[in-house]
Amino acid sequence: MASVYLSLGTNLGDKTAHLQAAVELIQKKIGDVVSLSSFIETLPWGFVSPHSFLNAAACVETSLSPQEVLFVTQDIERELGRTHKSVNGHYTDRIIDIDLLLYDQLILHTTELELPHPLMTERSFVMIPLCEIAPNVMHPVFHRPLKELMK
Ligand code: PH2
Ligand code: MG
Ligand code: MG
Repeated sequence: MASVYLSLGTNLGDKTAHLQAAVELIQKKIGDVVSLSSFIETLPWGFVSPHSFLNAAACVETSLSPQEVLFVTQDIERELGRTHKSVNGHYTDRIIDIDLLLYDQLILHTTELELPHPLMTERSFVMIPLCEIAPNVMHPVFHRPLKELMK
């Protein structure tokens, strides 16, 4: 079993319902959701939009590989109605986005997936909910607990 930390975000429609639906599907298809942060309202980061976000972080115990987790999260995004992905950092409004942040202490660089998530420590919309559930988890690259990496 591995512990995988996920970031969840939505800025369209009934945001609370989208996050709840995503958590239910994660529990069904990826594994036990052993911790879930509160849902926090955040301003769009990296793009301009009138729609604020609701963000959360979750820890899931899974027997899936990182690639399988990625595949299933993309499947869940489609199931919840996400139609297109951000390309080259050009972000757009979305019904749901599920990103892999950490998979145990694994460091991985492939074209589909980078672990830990390369931008996670730059983003307070990721770090605030993540530190709520995992303040003492070590960052596998920076070798410091997450609570010390909040900007
Ligand atoms: N996700 C992004 C880009 N910008 N801003 C906020 N506040 N929340 C997000 O989840 C978010 C973002 C890329 O996926
Ligand atoms: Mg994202
Ligand atoms: Mg994403």
